[in-house]
Amino acid sequence: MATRSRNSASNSSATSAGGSSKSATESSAKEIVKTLEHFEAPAPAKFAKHDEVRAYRDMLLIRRFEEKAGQLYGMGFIGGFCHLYIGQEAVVVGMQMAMQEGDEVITGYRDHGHMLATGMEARGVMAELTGRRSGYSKGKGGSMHMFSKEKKFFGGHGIVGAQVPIGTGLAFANKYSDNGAVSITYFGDGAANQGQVYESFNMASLWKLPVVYVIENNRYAMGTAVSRASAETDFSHRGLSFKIPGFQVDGMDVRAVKAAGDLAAEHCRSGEGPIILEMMTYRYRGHSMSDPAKYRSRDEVQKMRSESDPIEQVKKRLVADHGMSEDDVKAIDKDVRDIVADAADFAQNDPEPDESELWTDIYAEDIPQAAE
Ligand SMILES: Cc1ncc(C[n+]2csc(CCOP(=O)(O)OP(=O)(O)O)c2C)c(N)n1
Ligand SMILES: [Mg+2]
Repeated sequence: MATRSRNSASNSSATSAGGSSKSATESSAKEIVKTLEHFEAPAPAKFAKHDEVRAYRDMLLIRRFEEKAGQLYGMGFIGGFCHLYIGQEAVVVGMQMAMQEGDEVITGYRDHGHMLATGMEARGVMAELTGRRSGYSKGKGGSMHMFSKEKKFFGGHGIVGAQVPIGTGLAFANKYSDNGAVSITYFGDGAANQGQVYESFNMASLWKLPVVYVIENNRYAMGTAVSRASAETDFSHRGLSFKIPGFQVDGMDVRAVKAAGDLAAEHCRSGEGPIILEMMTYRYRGHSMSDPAKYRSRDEVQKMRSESDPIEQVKKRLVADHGMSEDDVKAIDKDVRDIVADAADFAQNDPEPDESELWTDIYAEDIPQAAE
């Protein structure tokens, strides 16, 4: 069961009387670690049949969408960078199931799954990938730069780690306006080594901002394995210096993610400040569409797919524990395929943006005309 201390780590004895400053620091550090040790991953959430169906459908939509995006990329309909989320679906879907109306999401460039999970339309996301005018950024942003004010999705950021200070700022705004909303700020194991992440941690903890930092540890940053790039490979401990608690979560089990998300959101909403969830996950495809992924073996990928696939886990439970027949499951599969086929069709036939759009959505109001 989940256990956590309700005592703020910031109440520890950094200023305790007596002793040298060295021993005060040591005792402070020990107390922080002791407090943080009370945070451990809760047991996976208990899912009723409708939860399992929702999780299955939402994860499958992401999987099928990404497979189609990969195909369209191969056919030349999508240009530029394109990072697929296949394998990591349980992370966003489980977190979304733990969120409330008004909560916000921000992430990096591997963002299609996050957008679909927030309820953004498959048509609009796919049309953005193909650079068409009905895309979420009117066809001008592409895979890495999409937003939805309505769904509270704040992008879509191509600069590694750049979303972390912005997500922290969202949390600042929520606290300032006392609206009870939480900012879910996603970033990768590679991004976790960025300096701006720690500046954000410091401010978030100091001001007790309601932000859940979700570190998606998919074991690689481009072609670099975590063990080759990170001095501390347990990312859930990365907040220790800032008194931010955290724990590791089985990011391939949507029920484990949901339980962790519930705990983290409650922590934030009760005014205790930020928390880190390290999601242990895996991407099946290369870093981007142009990565042949030679830095890992086929066996490694195959093992994850066959033993830990997040969608297969739910599918098995739907049949074994919830009395669904293979045909019932296939009916969901068909619905999902239809949504994706429709989105792909739409995204290939929607017109490209008008040339005049080159001059909209930019900062400068008066564009100097080129000299005659
Ligand atoms: C500031 C910056 N440095 C380097 C890059 C190039 N780059 C793009 S993705 C990436 C790896 C990030 O890996 P991780 O945070 O683990 O996320 P993942 O791709 O695994 O989801 C790098 C180095 C960049 N986009 N921005
Ligand atoms: Mg990574």
